[in-house]
Amino acid sequence: MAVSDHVNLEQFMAGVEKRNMGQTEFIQAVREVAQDIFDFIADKEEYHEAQILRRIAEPDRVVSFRVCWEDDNHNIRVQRGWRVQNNNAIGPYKGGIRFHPSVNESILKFLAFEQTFKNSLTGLPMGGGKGGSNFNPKGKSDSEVMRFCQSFMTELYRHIGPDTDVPAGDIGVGGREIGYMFGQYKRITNRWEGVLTGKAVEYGGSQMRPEATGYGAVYFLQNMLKHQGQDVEGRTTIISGSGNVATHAAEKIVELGGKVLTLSDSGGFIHDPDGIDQEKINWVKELKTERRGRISEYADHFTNATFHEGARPWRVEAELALPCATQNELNGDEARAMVKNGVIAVSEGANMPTTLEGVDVFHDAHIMYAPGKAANAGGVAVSGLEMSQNSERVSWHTERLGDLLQDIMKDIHEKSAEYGSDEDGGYVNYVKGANIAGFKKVADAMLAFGVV
Ligand code: NDP
Ligand code: 2IT
Repeated sequence: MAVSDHVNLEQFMAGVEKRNMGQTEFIQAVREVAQDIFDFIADKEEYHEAQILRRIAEPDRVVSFRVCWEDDNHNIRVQRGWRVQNNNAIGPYKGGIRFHPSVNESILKFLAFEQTFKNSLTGLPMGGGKGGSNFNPKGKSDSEVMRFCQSFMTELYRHIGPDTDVPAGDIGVGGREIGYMFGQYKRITNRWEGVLTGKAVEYGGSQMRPEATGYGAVYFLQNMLKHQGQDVEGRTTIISGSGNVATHAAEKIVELGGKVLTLSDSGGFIHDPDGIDQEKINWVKELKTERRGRISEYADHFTNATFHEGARPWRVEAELALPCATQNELNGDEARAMVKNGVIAVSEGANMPTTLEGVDVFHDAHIMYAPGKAANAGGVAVSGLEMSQNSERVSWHTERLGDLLQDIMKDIHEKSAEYGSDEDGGYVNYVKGANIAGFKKVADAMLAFGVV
């Protein structure tokens, strides 16, 4: 086929929209990647001929199932569960499980698609997948969560395996849920194997895994700043979320001498002008993982802090920003407010937290902007190292894992900067860089397999 016969970006996207009717998050994620890949492959006939992008944007399979469980009042409850196996060209499917009432097929397809590029960027042999359920863990007792996790795994186990598909945590799935699911997998199969990551260290988990996503997002930020001769020390920072990623990102910012002003949850955000130091971060971790309370309680406990109900932290003046809650939590207006307030760099701990309009605002203003698929890859990278340790049947020391995490984030920064730099080497478009670097490895593997 001659190059001029190829569909253009808009024709390609029209097809994606038609085939995935109403799946707005998935369509958004594909567009963000496709606009860069179309430029990159314009003169690369082999990728066109093999329809590589079209194939990556069509999950290998989507498994959907019923999850039935009994609540503490003996009511029978029915939830929906999914596993989206997007692409396993470079390794077994790998990606988290999300439990949240908003979970649907579109959200999991977008996450599995993004995961494919992210996992490729880590340099480790992992394909892309994602799963989850519309189960709402909020307000549920430990035994309800256990029964749900067991029921979820009773179906999921047949679709996963240490060389097939290796799930991990995401929103609403942390150490407690991984424990219940791993226990059920082991019970059903009678096999102890590294089928999940994010396990506790007592039963095959890796040191540094809980910290890895948040720390990694700050390492990426540090690398971007360094690229421009700057650093984190002394800089004010706004962070959204108050879960695993947000609290560990805050911890690393504080360790590097930055000042964290905000955290949030779905109820609103807290602003602490005194700075959220390590002691306060420990209090938030305990609030969220033990007492399972709301971030509003922070403002009752720490005197100078204020709680802003139903609001997001993006209008608080700061130099650095780390969105660490969820997708589309930072829109165009908020991005404009941040630019006006003098933000210099944004590093995404969450997956696709900035809308397409918000991303354009950051690019137009030449703000250093790291998309989630590059900035939050530290989590899945240490998951990959957890798989290696499980296969070797050894446990590596914290120091070694910490060094590896830093090296991997530095490498992802370098790759993204290489493919994302403009002609004169000035502004780096990290979205473009991450998309191309992530795509290339997967695409070349797919070419090697022929038409499959
Ligand atoms: P947690 O469940 O630990 O925390 C999620 C946080 O985000 C909570 O503060 C939660 O508030 C908030 N949140 C969730 N949904 C919404 C919403 N719809 N609106 C506003 N706030 C919301 O999850 P993680 O910290 O693990 O995940 C956070 C983000 O990071 C997600 O985008 C996830 O995909 C991404 N990520 C996670 C990785 C990991 O290793 N865990 C790896 C890479 C990316 P509330 O308690 O009120 O729900
Ligand atoms: O979005 C993500 O990268 C994760 N939730 C972590 C995936 C993993 O397999 O560790």
